[in-house]
Amino acid sequence: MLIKKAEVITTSPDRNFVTLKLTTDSGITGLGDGTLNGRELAVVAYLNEHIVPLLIDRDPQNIEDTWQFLYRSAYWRRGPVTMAAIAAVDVALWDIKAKQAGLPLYQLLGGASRTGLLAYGHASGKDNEELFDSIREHQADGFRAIRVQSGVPGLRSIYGVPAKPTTDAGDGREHHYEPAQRALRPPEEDWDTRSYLRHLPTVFEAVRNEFGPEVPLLHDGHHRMTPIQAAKLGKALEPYDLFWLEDCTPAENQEALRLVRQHTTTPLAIGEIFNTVWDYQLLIKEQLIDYVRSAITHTGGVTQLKKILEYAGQYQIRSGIHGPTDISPVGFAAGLHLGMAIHNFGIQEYMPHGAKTNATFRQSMTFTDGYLHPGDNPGLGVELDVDEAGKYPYQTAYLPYNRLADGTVHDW
Ligand code: CS2
Ligand code: MG
Repeated sequence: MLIKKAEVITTSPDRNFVTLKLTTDSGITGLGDGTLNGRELAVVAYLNEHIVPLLIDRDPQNIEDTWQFLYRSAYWRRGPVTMAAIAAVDVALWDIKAKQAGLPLYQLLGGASRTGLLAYGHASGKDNEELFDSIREHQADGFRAIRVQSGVPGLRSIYGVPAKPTTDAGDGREHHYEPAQRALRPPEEDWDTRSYLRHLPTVFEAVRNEFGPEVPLLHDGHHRMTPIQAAKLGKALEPYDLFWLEDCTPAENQEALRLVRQHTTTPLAIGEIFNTVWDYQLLIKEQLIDYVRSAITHTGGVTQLKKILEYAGQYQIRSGIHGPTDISPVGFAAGLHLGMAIHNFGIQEYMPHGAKTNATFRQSMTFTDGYLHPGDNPGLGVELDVDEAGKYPYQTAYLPYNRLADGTVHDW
């Protein structure tokens, strides 16, 4: 079997997506997600200019060899663009291999280790009243675990809390927000860590009082605190028994988490912006995190994320695969298949895609009573309607960035 065609398809139904479609001489096709939010066209160019020519007439069955070839022959390794491009190829090859075997991908990855994947949904509100409504909506939708993001008095806009709902999921209801905004420049937001640190514990106290001690609650610090501020927040949230506190501090310097760990037992999740196992090495071997947050799309595909999670499993660290709307239905499905097969599954993020996206990418995954399942169709269980995709040309969009009161640029 040989790869005969490799197409890089960009589409923007509810937001921008980059999809690699491989077609073999036996007519089997495979899809891979290369969507890098706010930098999509860099991956498109990397694929079109540097990788697609290398795939034609290549045997799609040698997935590990192709992975190593793309990683090592590039000479310039790692990084978000390279690893998203490699991920797109890797996932498309796994899709082909599973279709060739006539099996859902998770069967090739070792079969089912569970009947379904506990998912968490994104509840948010500019104040507690709005937040409580959002939590109730998500519980009504079947979510058993809830991520809580709240407005902070004095801040105009903040990550995770939509100024206005943006995506229509086709169920007549407006769903949560899409961080990347269609604009020619990144929107500027304001931030103040001290007012956030004062406010957030009061939010979790109110949520626990209202919804009780059982419901698993998660929060995303979105890389905004210094290590000691993260330690302070982790400690202040301990009474509210969080499932995890995510991205509490930028982790380029992995040692920073030692200080956080010294001061709090709140479980820590990190990794959605990581690209290789090396970004995790110290965090895993020193037990400085409890959940690996990578998405398959940003970590070089199924082949590498499987290895990272196997390494993490030796330290009883679990998966918390990244699943916002900027992971396309293709990348999302690949994460579900891996989540079904691994032993050390923790939880799966689930931010439903919009109606146009769901019409463009037909999916066999299900969400039932709080649990996700990839379905049992051969391969990933996702088909891209190329004609539908053609209706929505790429649109420039940027993620916001932050400035402090004195004008200093800050992590968003
Ligand atoms: C977030 C993401 O879902 C999350 O945990 O951190 O929504 C993140 O902001 C986006 O993926 C950025 O593209
Ligand atoms: Mg996050």
